[in-house]
Amino acid sequence: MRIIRYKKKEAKHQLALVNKESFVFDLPYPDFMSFVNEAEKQGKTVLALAKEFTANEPVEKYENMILTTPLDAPEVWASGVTYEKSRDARNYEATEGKLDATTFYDKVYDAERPEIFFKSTAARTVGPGQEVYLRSDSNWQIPEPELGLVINKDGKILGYTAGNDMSCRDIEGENPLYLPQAKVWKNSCSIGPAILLADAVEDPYELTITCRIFRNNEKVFDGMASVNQLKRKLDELVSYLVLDNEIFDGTVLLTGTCVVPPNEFTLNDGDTIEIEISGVGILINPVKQQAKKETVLY
Ligand code: DO4
Ligand code: MG
Repeated sequence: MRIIRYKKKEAKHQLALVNKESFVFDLPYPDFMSFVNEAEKQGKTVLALAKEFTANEPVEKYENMILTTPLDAPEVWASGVTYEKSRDARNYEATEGKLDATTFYDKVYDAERPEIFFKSTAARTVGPGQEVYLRSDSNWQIPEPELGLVINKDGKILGYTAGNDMSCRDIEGENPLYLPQAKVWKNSCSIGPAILLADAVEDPYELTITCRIFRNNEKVFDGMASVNQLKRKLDELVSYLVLDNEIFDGTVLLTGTCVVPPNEFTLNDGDTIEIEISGVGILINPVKQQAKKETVLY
């Protein structure tokens, strides 16, 4: 069972659920967290409350909806170097390809404390169909397809979504202290298209993540991995995020990338990125290059 928001003429968006057969049922709550809170108030699981609405008349089929972000995540955080593939890619960009060097990426991959960084706010985060931007001062940019955990203020995992942690490999490779600039800019994060309810997932480590990139109607990249390749446990990542921190209901924690395009690949203006997570759906975003600018002294 998945939760979406779709565009509706008379309202900004409508919260709805999608059943296994792809039928969409409207939910009478303004947003995902209100729905979760209502289930708690009624002493039911979110899934049990969701099921009650499938007795209603469906409004549409999922394929026909124009979707928005499934929620306004107040903050998006991200985990790094949680898959071998990510560690190897970072080592490549940090050492100009000297793969025998041992770096801080090797250290963090094996360390007890995971890498967790601040990725985005609701205003910087886009949803299905919206443009993700390319920075004007980077020549090596890639999407990072990641499993996103939707959590409440206590760190409880409420659901799963797909996320794109857009990244500048040249900026991060130049100096790891540039990480916030390599990761955070306008439209550098995308989430959606749906929230797969945690109650409806038996084993999240069985979820698969696929990324496809299209250029001039041709597929130029296609890669796939499984969450069971994750070095850490999902709960472990959440516990480090919430430790001595203030987290807000509906925060999204991205869990790291495990699909990386070849080292010579960079995104171009006009590309289309598809990120598919089994059970969640396909998050599709066109890519838009930001015009070159001079740095301005204020
Ligand atoms: O260490 C930098 C970021 C790594 C990251 O974003 C990832 O592994 O997904
Ligand atoms: Mg990432």
